Amino acid sequence: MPSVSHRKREILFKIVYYGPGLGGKTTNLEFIHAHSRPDRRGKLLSLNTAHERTLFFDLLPVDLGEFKGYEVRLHLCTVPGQIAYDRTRRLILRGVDGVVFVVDSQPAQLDANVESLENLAANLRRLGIEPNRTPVVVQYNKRDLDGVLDPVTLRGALGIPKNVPQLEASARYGKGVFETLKRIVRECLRVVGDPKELKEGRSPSILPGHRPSMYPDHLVDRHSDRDNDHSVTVPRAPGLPRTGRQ
Ligand SMILES: Nc1nc2c(ncn2[C@@H]2O[C@H](COP(=O)(O)OP(=O)(O)OP(=O)(O)O)[C@@H](O)[C@H]2O)c(=O)[nH]1
Ligand SMILES: [Mg+2]
Repeated sequence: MPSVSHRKREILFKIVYYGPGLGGKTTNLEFIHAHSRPDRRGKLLSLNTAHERTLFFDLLPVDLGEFKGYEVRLHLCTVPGQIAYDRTRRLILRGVDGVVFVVDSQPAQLDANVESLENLAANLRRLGIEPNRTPVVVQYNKRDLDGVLDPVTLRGALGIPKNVPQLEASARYGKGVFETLKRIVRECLRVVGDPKELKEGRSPSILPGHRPSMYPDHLVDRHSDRDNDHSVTVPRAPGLPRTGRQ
């Protein structure tokens, strides 16, 4: 749900990096933090265990610049990927505008990716959010490692439809990190259209039309999928405001 203040001429998006434990969510945020202009970023706030696993969340505020006369601000958050922290994940997902699903491309992590994707759908549903109408970008991470599964195999195994934006990344080396961020912001802005038309305060981030489901059938609203009109034309994504990247 973008939060809009017409007085301040400001739109705030909450973007959540989701995915299996050790997939690279925190690494994405660390790279964005390290390569954003200090005057356009807030503090990277992390609550980690001694072993640097995310215990609660990471939060990074970023100012992007102007979009149609409104300042675009982001709250980038990650969830703890470890299975045990499901309640925390749900808490962090509340009011989400866009999801970056970080896939660990290593073959041994395939089941963990599938499980996390199912967990994302289930948690969105529990919060009353329709997963297939929530802006999402899939990032195939750890491309630098030997023996990783190729993106086509991953896409097939995870059941990601072609029209969901998908990018390759090596977050540890910063490859694909800003590209992923730009893409999810673009997806979020599609929902906005003209910021002047948005109501003051929070409003839900719901994509126009439906896309083919990227989640298991029993976890999404099949009835609304049946009504799916694939001929719906989604308005062209507006130009992206400049990022804070130096
Ligand atoms: N080789 C390689 N390692 C990566 C990459 N991205 C992350 N890593 C490493 O993977 C490990 C886990 O990364 P994190 O960013 O902490 O993973 P996370 O998804 O936040 O994990 P949780 O907080 O436990 O959910 C770290 O040692 C990272 O350096 C990558 O693209 N390539
Ligand atoms: Mg983490």
